[in-house]
Amino acid sequence: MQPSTPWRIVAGLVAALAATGAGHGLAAVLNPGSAPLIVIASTLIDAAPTPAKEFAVRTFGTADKPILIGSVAIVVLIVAALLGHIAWRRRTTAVIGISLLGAVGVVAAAVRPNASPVDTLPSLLAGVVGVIALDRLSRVVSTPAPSGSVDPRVSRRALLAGIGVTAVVAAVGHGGGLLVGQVRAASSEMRRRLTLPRPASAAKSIPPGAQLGGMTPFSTSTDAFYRVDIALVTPRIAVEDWTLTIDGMVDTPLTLSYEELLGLPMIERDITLTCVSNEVGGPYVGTARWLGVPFTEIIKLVGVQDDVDQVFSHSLDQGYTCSTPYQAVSDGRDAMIVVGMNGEVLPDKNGFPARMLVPGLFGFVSATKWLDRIEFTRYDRRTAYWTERDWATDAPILTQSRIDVPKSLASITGEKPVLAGVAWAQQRGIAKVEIRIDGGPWQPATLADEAGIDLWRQWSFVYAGPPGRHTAEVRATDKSGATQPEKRTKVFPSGAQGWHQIQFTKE
Ligand SMILES: Nc1nc2c(c(=O)[nH]1)N[C@H]1C(S)=C(S)[C@@H](COP(=O)(O)O)O[C@H]1N2
Ligand SMILES: [Mo]
Repeated sequence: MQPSTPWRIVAGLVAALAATGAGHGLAAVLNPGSAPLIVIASTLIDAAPTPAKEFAVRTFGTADKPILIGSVAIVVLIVAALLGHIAWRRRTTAVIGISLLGAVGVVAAAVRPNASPVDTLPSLLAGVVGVIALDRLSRVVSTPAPSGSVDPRVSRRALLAGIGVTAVVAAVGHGGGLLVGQVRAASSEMRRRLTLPRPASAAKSIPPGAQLGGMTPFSTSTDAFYRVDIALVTPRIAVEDWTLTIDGMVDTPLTLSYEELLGLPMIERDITLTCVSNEVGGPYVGTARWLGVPFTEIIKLVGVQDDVDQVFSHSLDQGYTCSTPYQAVSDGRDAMIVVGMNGEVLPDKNGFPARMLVPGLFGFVSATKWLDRIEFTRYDRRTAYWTERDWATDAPILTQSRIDVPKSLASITGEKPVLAGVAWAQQRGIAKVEIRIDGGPWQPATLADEAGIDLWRQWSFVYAGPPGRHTAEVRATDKSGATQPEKRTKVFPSGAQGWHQIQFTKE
């Protein structure tokens, strides 16, 4: 005697929800990144071949993380539904099945870089809860009633009660986990009320003429700033326990507390940061006002040895590492260890307590968040996270330009309809932007005022052609004289090239 198919499937599903709920609840307290579904997703990211990762970033953008976690959850639920379906006829198989799901989580947690054994506990608990739940539920109606005749109404009530209890476990686990997460987020929000030191060297004010009307904001708000990293759960670092170690091939290694770091002389600069994964015309670029300790100050303090050619930075997040040419942090550009963004303490998502920033280099070779250690070393001694995954070792930001107004397929109207956008070539500066309509001759766009060579530059162009449907293409020339090449390339391994193109209608 077994319940009907829908009941068996529901039993499998609530067992899985109770299991993941217990696991996520425990993880919320121990380490949010160790929640069963999250560790499995993180390990998949690590193991994924580069083309798959590239596809995910390109297709799902910053939604790639929820989509990945959601996919893992769906697979787990489908398997759980199947196990529920067979649980009354093949209890042992079902119970082994659900314990294997837990085991997948335990293994995923154990193989994470920098894994602590504690990280396996949430998946272990999930496995145990899943086994108990499915085992109990699948015994409900198969036990013959003592009288010898099974009363289906009683059995159904017992089954409902079992499912109810399991659902409560699921709700308490998931709900408790969410609550703890919110408390953590709120308490780290409090840190933003910390007062930052004033810079020894303040940012120059941005010329008003750098911002065109009706265009993308020249300065990107912190909320609107793109986010790219491998972290599925935003690290929230307790600053009291945090230190920054600076060592490697130096005369006097140094370990700084947050207070000590804030005590060093600071500079404040507006800098445009760009991601290597930005497609032509893409959104992974933004400009913020950064406050930090210049690398030149750090280099003076520790005494960097002569044959150093690489700055190897370590993150607290999953052992992420990054390589930056020593030349780029010592040649006088505004490379820094950042503690403030847009006048506030660096937010958790952007790398609190400290991150790196090196103008002119893509984020993956310069902008390490949740910074923990800076090691002065050599390229022949250390290999970074993305280098091991075949991305370029040396990756200066490529000259790029983008049409922001109008949006592709939108209309323009009026006497003098305007196309407008941004162009960037950090460290070199933008010399010229040109527009081409329907593949015709290139025509110069009008450049907005320049705010500095480490910042993007806005441009506008008055469309004087006939009404109807048209295409517009843009290309920029940097101050070294190099013009963006036409040939489209992929973002892998060193950034996308090619001209951004849109279609628009002149009414
Ligand atoms: N710890 C850590 N730092 C990181 C990354 C990461 O995955 N982990 N991604 C880098 C990349 S690829 C970019 S483009 C920038 C993005 O910084 P943002 O998220 O503050 O915009 O951070 C860099 N720093
Ligand atoms: Mo990036």
